[in-house]
Amino acid sequence: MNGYGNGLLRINLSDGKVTKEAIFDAMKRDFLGGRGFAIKILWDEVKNVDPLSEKNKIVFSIGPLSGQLLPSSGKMVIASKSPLTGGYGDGNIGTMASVYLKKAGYDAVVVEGKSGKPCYVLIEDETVQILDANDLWGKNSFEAQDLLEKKHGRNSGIVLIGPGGENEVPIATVMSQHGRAGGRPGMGAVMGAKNLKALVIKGTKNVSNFDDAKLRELGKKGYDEIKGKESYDFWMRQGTMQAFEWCNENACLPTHNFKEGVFEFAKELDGYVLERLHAGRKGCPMCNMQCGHLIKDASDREAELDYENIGMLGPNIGIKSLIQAGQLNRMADEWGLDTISLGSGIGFLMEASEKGLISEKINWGDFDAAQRLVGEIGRGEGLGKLVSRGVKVASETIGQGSEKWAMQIKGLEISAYNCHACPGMALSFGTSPIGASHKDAWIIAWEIANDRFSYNKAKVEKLIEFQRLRGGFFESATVCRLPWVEVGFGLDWYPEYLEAVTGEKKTWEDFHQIGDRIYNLIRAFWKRENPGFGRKWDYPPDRWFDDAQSRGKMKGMKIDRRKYDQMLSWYYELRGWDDNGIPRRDTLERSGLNEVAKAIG
Ligand code: PTT
Ligand code: SF4
Repeated sequence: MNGYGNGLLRINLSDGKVTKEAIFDAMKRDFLGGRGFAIKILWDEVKNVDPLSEKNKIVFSIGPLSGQLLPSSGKMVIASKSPLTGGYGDGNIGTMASVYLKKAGYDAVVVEGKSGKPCYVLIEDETVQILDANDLWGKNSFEAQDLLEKKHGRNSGIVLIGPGGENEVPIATVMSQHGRAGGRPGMGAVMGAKNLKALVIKGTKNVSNFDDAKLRELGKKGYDEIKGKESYDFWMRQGTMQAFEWCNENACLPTHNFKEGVFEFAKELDGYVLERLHAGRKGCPMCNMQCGHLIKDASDREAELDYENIGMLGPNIGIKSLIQAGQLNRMADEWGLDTISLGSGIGFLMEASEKGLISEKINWGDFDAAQRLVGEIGRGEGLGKLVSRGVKVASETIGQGSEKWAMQIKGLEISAYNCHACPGMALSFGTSPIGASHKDAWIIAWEIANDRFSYNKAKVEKLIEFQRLRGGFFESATVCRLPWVEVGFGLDWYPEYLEAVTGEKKTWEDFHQIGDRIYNLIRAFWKRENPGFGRKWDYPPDRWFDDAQSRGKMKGMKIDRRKYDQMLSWYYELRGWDDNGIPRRDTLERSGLNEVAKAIG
């Protein structure tokens, strides 16, 4: 089919074998690309394995729109069985590796086995080499990126890990381009467990699109439309950091380990402070609304800020200065640790200290302690070791009721939105296919604008609509969703782009069917890999149900457990899953997943 590469590149690090395999059109039609390809491969090939063993596999996949000359297309999915959650894990990273993988002629790279010593993989069109990474091992993600660029030139796409991934810390993510990060559920640890420091990708081929001239014309119109949007200017000034002030105003800013939704020092950290400190902007390839805003941290190094990073490494741990939160953000990027899990882990330790559950004294806002903890977590040593496997494991270790405020779902730490007064967003976290991530359904903006306090079925329908678009379409076409979400770029462009790329005319109904198939298969994967998996895995921690917020305009608010339960039942019903949240046989069969139905009985 036009618009795709020639298939899949499989690299076995145990025996050095490299093979090229076709991806048949049926798979492209059923799963589109990106996340769709990843879950299909993992379902077929990764069964009941230890995520950090050589039997696990890691998939780097792109979609038909990735790397094309159209808005914000430089994205790549990185997926594996997660060492943090034990279920399906993925992330979406903006990287030149997406563009060059397309130019090298592949739709996905599957890395399996384990190298006997540190290595990295160099892909140059048809030629694939597994090379020694002894000089890179131990280097932080910035240093290693620089060394690899020096060796292989800047016309290469690089995804790599920092020391956190090398140390197989389950909250380690994959990095690229000095500050892009993807793969929250421990994808960096999976690379580290394979002794794989990096993939370096170079490609020189033209993509065989159905109608290149049309694509160029549509792409240009798309870029122009984005630039002409009313919200474009503000976006270019603040990027995702614009959410900071909004969250505080709406009492959903994670504060002191999600106890509260407002922070009295919010004005020291918001997007306007960023504007004052602004030191440059970066972003993903193919994007004309780049959102990687830079400031200089306390050591005069560049830190690339995003709302999630500052929410979790600022108010969530009581840090009152953007420069300090930026420094922690920079350290996380160097170590290759996920900022959300890191901020949640440090917040968990601060609360445990406050409650006297650990002997160490770490106060809210203690910047020195937070810096020390980043290193300890990255090494998996000292007190940091307790949270380096995530706050779920930490709470199981120290007990004493701490699971009630270990802010995670399915083992993945909750992103930076306090949901005491946002039941729809709580359900979005509860039903996200990778654990508590906001990526699949950021319903919170719609919820606050339209229908904040209700628990009705219409809200659940809206949630599924978001999941189909964000988690289904954008993850499998594999392009950035922010043009649509943040500046209102029209969704109607995407079927047109796909038609110009593949030559096939598709409707949104077709894409939603693909999205539902992907969701059903991911859910089946969780079930197969975790026999006890079911309904109770879809609930947020007790803190949101039992401990009301004590300040701000949402003072006294908490989620009604019985009504959450009802929304969850509607969610299952609408998805065609049983009361335990497992896809019903007829649902799987409707998705063409008959074999899957048999496998999960
Ligand atoms: C994403 C998660 C996010 S979501 C953020 S900020 W966000 C955090 N960023 C981190 C970081 O930075 N450094 C670090 N060490 N850890 C980090 N962890 C957190 O990871 C990101 C953008 C953003 S910024 C968002 S919302 C959108 N996410 C998209 C998505 O998921 N899919 C898609 N099709 N398009 C998206 N566009 C936007 O991309 P994960 P990136 Mg990301 C410094 O990776 O695992 O999905 O977690 O990749 O290139 O950095 O772009 O307010
Ligand atoms: Fe990357 Fe931001 Fe552009 Fe999306 S909007 S492609 S995340 S730079």
